[in-house]
Amino acid sequence: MDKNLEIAALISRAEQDIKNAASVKDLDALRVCLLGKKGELTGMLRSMGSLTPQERPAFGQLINQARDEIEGFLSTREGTLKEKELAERLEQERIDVTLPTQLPRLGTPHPHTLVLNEVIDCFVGLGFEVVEGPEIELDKYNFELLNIPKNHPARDAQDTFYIDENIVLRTHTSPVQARVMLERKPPIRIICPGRVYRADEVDATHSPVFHQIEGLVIDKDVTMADLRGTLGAFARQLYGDNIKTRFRPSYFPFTEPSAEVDLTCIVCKGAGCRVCKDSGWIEVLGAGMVNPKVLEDCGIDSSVYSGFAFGVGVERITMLRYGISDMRWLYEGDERFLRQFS
Ligand code: 2NM
Repeated sequence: MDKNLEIAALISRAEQDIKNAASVKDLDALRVCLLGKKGELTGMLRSMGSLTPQERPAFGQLINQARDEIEGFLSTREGTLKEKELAERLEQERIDVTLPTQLPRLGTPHPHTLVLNEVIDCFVGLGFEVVEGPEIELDKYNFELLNIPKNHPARDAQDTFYIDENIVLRTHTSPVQARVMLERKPPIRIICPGRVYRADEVDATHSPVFHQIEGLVIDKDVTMADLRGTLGAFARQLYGDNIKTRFRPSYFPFTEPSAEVDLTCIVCKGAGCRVCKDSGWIEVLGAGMVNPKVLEDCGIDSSVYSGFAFGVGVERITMLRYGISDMRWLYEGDERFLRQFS
């Protein structure tokens, strides 16, 4: 066959094959077959030996033109295929941002937090305001203004963490109330939740760091009946409508008269059980009418105003509420314990 025709046929077949190549990979294989060292065009170049010297330059030129032409086809097709393959990959690898994922495990509120919030909600509903104050406190606010004189047993170094002669870790949240009485005029209706400190050994019912909520109401004509009504509402809100309160005479330096307040045993509903030692009652609060001496020392005229105050240990009500028998569970941060309150 005429060499020129052979080249023309190769070009047209190459054009067709290149157009039909389905992928960049196929195209690379075609390039090797057509233009590679052992490819068809190179084969034709080798066959030049059978031509006369006069024919060779024109033939060489033809081969070069054919190579240029085929390379043109290849690069055009390669551009098209690469674009197509990219589009396909983008389509396939598209990320569905709406797919569900493995959620991180969330913590749960501490039982303490749950009870604290409930107590706060109850008193806020009764018109109380939440006030907080310092945990490192002056002797003056923690003791002196609350009618706890220098030689009172409650100040004993065994109970109180002293920082120096005048500074203590507060042993109750009453100093917050002393500060409020000094700063404001009645009517005062506040609750003071917070951390308090006493030099106690750790056991099932004691910890050197624990939590208290104390309440204080001061106004004209505030009586013990108001105290009973308030604590009754609190007990019902926290433990249910059938819960009753019982006041027993007691003594605190900052209240006169003073009372220990019992609630119907929430375990046996008053029938008698191990938790209430068969009495049907459990002691939960301390309370009383604010001692007129405390009112006067805090700048409130005790001939015009009277008030009541109460204090409750948060650990104790949390333990009763959830049937926790050992206080240490509340501080250990054991996830198996904490998870139960979600
Ligand atoms: C209690 C029991 C009885 C109390 C008294 C005061 C203040 F500041 F008004 F004097 N605050 N809290 C009080 C009274 C606290 O805790 C068992």
